[in-house]
Amino acid sequence: MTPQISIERLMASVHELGAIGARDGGGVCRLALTDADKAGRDWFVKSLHALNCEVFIDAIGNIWGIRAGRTEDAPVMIGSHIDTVATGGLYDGALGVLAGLEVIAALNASETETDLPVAVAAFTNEEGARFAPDMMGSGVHQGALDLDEMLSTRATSGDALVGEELRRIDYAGQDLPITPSAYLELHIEQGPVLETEGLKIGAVTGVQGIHWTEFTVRGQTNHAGTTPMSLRRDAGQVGFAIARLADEMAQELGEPQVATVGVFEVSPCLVNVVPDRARLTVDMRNTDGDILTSATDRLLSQAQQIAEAAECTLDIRPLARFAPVVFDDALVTRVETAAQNRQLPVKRMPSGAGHDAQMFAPNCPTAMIFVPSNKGLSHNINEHTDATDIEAGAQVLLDVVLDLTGG
Ligand code: HGY
Ligand code: MN
Ligand code: MN
Ligand code: MN
Repeated sequence: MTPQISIERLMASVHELGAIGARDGGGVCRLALTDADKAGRDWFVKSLHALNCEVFIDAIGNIWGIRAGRTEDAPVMIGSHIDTVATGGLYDGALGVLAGLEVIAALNASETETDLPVAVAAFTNEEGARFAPDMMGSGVHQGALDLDEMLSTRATSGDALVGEELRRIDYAGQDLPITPSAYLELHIEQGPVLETEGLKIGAVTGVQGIHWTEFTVRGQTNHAGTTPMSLRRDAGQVGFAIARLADEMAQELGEPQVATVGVFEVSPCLVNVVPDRARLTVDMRNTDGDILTSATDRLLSQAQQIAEAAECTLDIRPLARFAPVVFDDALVTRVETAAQNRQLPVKRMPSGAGHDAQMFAPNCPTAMIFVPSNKGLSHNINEHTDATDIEAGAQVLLDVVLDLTGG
């Protein structure tokens, strides 16, 4: 019997997991290592056991289950993440993990044996929203990030430490990381391309470079009415100038360069007090690593000059530095061919978002499958992908897995 994706079963799991961390007013909030994340993890482990997978948890809380194959060779791994940003939707990350569970369910239901084992994984803290950098769990799993350094990482706003939170939610495991024979990730595009061009599948060719930096400016509080502009040490104005500079650089460089000031705090945050402290983050990305690096270098040096001119001090903390990644061309072609064999309009395209897949690309053949995002929305409670598009993406995933595992 040929294994078949059951879209009913898959959509039921989307809504079941989506109910965990559901926000009043819609959307999902399962910030990494919070109780909602723990509840999602517990649900995932239970689902893996129900599918007769052997379950593994490593020292940074990555979870993976393995369905046995005829051989004991390295599995084909399907992975993504179940943590979300605070304004998350039902699909970012979760869809990739759930589609992996659905592939296993389809193999079990049809009693399909595969030569290679099949693994499904959920990686810790892919979003990086609470603890930077993003792709933290997969980065440690694949050797791109140092375990001890990540365990001692403090929340970008607050006092929680990764290692302590992992112990608190009881997901500090002992299992050793594995390098799969191939890594596949199904993910929503999170952008407008597929929908705008009337396409159904993205055969993702790689991930653009990502640089996150935190700037903390310190000046001097003073009276808003009596202090002449020339005598101020206004940390707020320095922060605004750095934010404006990042935006101007992105406009100047043009696409694909993007820049986002996602965090901007001033204190004491009072109407009549010159701020003595500003903290902001700048997320800059580009498919060209050299352009991205020179943009970051320029931003940091000009930020120092702006702070000095205002007699403020500036602390700069790199939060993420990931170079662009290219996926395995042969595996990308398998994705493209599987879509074409199903008459699904498909396009090879880079990813603007970071993904766990980028951590596997240096170590094993890696590729991603995109499905369309309605109105290109993501990191937004109205994130949506139609069930028919989800079914198409999951079927392409199953086809490639069968192709790779000899199922
Ligand atoms: O930031 C990103 O691109 C991903 O959502 N972590
Ligand atoms: Mn994601
Ligand atoms: Mn995301
Ligand atoms: Mn991802």
